[in-house]
Amino acid sequence: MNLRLPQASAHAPQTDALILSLLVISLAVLALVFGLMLTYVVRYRSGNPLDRGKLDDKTWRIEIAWTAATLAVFFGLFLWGAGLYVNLFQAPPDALKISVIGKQWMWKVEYPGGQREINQLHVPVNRPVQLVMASEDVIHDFAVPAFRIKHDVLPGRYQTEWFTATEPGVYSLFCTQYCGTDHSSMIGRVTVMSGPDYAAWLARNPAADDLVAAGRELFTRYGCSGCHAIGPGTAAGSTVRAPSLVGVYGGPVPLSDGSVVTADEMYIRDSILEPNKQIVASYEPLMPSFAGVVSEEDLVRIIAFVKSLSVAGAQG
Ligand code: HEC
Ligand SMILES: [Cu+2]
Repeated sequence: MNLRLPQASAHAPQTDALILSLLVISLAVLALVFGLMLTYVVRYRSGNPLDRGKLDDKTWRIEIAWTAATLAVFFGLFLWGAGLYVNLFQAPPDALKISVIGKQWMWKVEYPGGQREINQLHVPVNRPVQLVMASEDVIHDFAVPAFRIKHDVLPGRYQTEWFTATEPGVYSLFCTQYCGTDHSSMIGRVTVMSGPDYAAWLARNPAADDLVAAGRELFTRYGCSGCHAIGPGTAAGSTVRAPSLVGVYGGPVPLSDGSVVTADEMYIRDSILEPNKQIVASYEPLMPSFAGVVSEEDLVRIIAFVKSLSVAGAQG
């Protein structure tokens, strides 16, 4: 068994130096305190003929020096640790963003180019990578010990963590928040590759518009296409009058209450999960809610698809 964990990220040696210093300083304090205790216990044991005369001039200097020195040392350690901690939450702006979705009991990874993996993460070496994480059910925690990173992954909101891998290789990843029966199988591998290898790996995987293509398929599978037209005209055979989604994204939408909203990602997300919250003007509230039907992951794809309709609309 390898007791020494590899230091495979830029944060790893920094974190290790901090922990090691904390250990060494704590051991030094422990040795000093217990060393003095033992010395005096032995020296002043009962029966040892020693002068135990009165201590007449008590000095505060040692007390103050000792307390101040400890305070300075441990406060220094605190500042050092706090600096590192804050840095762990500030990804550089050029970081490569990869989406990670945790669910009982697997990690689903999605790359900007639309590539998808389960329990596998591929990253280039020496490049900052930011993980944008969400959970579909309970609290999970994404941890890569070799990178010295871990962060809780919560349902209903995005969490991030970042790292720069420094050594090509394969490392273990774990869910470190007990999340149910198969928590122990919620593990996987992180593969760190050189720049050219990474580019080749990306090229071997599905093309860039994959997210949109998957969204298009889901649009039919969930029955959206039965009501919504995605081309000119209305959806064929539909008995419900529904707005065409071409060109919706980014534009103003007049609502039945007289207000006008801008169709951003959040609006489209709400339209799918809570269709009765905002009704499009001159339409009936006939769209069923897809909350609990469409997963977080599929939502990302459907929204990507609806956004792409907007691009086509602008061009045509
Ligand atoms: C039973 C027919 C029906 C189905 C199925 C349906 N919708 Fe709708 N949808 C409507 C109607 C009617 C409206 C307009 C009234 C409203 O805002 O609720 C609407 C509104 C919308 C809007 C807002 C459009 C705008 O112009 O602002 C979006 C986005 C949307 N639907 C997406 C979807 C998606 C994605 C699906 C599939 C997951 C879907 N709809 C399934 C009938 C439907
Ligand atoms: Cu988990």
